[in-house]
Amino acid sequence: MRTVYSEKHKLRDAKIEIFEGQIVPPFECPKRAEYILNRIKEVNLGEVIEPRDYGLEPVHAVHNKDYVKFLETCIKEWQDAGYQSEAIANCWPTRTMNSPHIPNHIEGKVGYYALASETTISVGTWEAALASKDVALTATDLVLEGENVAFGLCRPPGHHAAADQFGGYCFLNNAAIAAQYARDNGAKRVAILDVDFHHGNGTQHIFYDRDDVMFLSIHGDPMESFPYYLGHADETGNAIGEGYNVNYPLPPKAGYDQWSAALDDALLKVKNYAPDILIISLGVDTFENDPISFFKLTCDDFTDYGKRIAKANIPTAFIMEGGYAVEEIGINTVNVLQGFDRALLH
Ligand code: Q9C
Ligand code: ZN
Repeated sequence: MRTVYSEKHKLRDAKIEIFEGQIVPPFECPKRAEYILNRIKEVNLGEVIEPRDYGLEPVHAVHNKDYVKFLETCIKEWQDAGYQSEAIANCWPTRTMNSPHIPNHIEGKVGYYALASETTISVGTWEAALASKDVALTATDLVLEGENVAFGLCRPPGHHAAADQFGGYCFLNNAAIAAQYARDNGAKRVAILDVDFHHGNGTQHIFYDRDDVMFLSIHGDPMESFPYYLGHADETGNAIGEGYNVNYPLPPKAGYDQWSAALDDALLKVKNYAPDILIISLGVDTFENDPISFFKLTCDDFTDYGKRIAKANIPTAFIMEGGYAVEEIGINTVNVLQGFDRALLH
């Protein structure tokens, strides 16, 4: 299969993350994409191509205009306020502060648009996020144009980003932007299957009231894991969207038996929905040695589930999300893609 990749991901190179009460180097780092790209070349997965430029129209179809503007201007406003380091949230409109006013001051704005504090906005973050959504859109377009499958090597990731919130290493929701783009370009129904370790809260929220984009997610139980406040099994969609949101929260130490049973159930629901395109939010932080997650998948499990996804026999765009065991991220990601390709041959 073809891979879409842009060097511009390197512009997202933040220096700090808040983790377990400490300031650490970010887990979501440029090396991640380099390892994946190297592995793709090592095994000759297929051609690697540059993204096309889609501009902001497909972004505005998913994200609020004021939020997009905020992402674009945030770091300059932060620096203009005299702050030296990266923009980071330290206050929020919480349950008891529900005013509709968005502050003028950048400190208030960052808190308004942030859903978590671990993720900073650094110089270059906006440019990298723009390239990342172009990577997702180009991969999706290849599939809409008739390819069976394509891989968007997105970085930064997207699935935690909501219509007007960033966090969890995400700024623009690449998979959601791609899904909406598919809807606007001929696809009647789109399914998004999120196999990242973390719940795709942003994607769920964006499509929660809709029946034309089905969202399914297999993830660490939010009672025990980030993003904590969304991703429960009783979140099934709202109004016309009722029944089109499906969550599979799994407990700590869940292995492939449990995980693949959830996957099989999800793929059955996807088949019944009969979408024109399947978008996989592909995070490989389900790996047993991932430093921030608690599932127990092995390298071979990734190959196996790539095959299972292929057997659903739906045109598929893989969109890269998380995975933080950097040494193995290339092997695990490419195992999924090779598993998919091999099942297509048989
Ligand atoms: N104790 C993605 O995989 N912090 N984002 C987790 C764990 C945030 C993950 C803290 C993790 C965000 C795209
Ligand atoms: Zn994740």
